[in-house]
Amino acid sequence: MKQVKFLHTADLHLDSPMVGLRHLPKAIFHRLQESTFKALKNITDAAIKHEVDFVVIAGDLYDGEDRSIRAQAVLRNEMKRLAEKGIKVFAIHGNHDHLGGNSIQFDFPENVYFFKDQLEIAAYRKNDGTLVHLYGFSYPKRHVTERWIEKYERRDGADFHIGLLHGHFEGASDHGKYAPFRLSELLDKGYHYWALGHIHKRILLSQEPHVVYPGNPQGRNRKEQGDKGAYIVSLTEAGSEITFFETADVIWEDMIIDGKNASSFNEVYESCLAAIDEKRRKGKGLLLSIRIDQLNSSLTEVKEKIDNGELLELLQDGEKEEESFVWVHRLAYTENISFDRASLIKQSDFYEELFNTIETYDDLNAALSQLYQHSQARRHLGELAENEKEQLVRDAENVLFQLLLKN
Ligand SMILES: [Mn+2]
Repeated sequence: MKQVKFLHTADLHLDSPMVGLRHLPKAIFHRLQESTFKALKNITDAAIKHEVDFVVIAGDLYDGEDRSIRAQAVLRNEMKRLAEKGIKVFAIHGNHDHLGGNSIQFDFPENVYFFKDQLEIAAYRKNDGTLVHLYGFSYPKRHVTERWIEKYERRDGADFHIGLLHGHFEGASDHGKYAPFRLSELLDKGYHYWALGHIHKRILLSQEPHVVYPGNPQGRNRKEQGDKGAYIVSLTEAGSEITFFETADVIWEDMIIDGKNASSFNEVYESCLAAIDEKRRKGKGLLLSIRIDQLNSSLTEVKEKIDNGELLELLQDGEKEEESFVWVHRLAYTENISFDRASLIKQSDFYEELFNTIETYDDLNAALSQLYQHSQARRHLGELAENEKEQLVRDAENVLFQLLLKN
């Protein structure tokens, strides 16, 4: 049976300057600055380990149109490592590393093919004769808003067809985005795989055939959260299989700690420490944002020590020297204000009326209907039991009073 195996990555953003993060400790900032290179090395290692036939890079190899010398030098070195193993590379340039920029151009080894600024078809032939057609183009300039998808066509004669596209997946109403496309337009081409880039989030748009945004291999800020990586793809005549693997050296994460039952500074501190230990991952750095939820509002001292940064400092203690660091870069809390019905009712008729309205509330089904009519949500929701419905109303009451009494 004919088959081909390749690695799909995109949005490496090599030598990304990590804007706005200089306040981090030097060692951690340095680690971040190196992280896009480390991710690239992890990608090359994986390509070699899995003995892929070729690597596909779907745009934004570099972070800026000036393509730093170092980024090009490191990329060339890694490409040479692949060349030594006989692994080819097919790459397109995206909006960040478009062809219109002024940059010193490095020569790359012969195993690497960069698509030009018009739609091209590249051919890859395996030793056993299996033939692959790869389709793609590089951004001639930064702002490419034309519908390039219309230029893609399938040229018959190959066993497998792979599309490379750096572009924006269109929702119902957006426009003016880079090289936009609709899923149906991709599927209509009759390719076996679509290697997408541009969105820095892992998204599987379709499974048959696979249409994939791998996301970027290294998060560059708090918005680019969680595990980051790339895909090993194996295409056979029977279908395709994809496997995700991690590449990021430093991971961004947000977490919420339940502060409802904490009654002292020590308890809050301990639960933060436990959370940090649970998150620690061998060999990787973690940049963690913690929110302590529903902290009892009477814990004045705890709130003070969060507000003035003392608790944060305690949590950061000793971390910047760790290889597997967990650096809490943000610590916040929400309060749980305790309220007493009887005294509130005494205060004003408004509260009495509000409590009565909540007590006699019987419109829960209507309130939840939007959720239950949502096609995705419905699949994961069961029928609510009576006590669950009551709990929902009590929770809603609590949220309402937290907001009312906050000020
Ligand atoms: Mn990008």
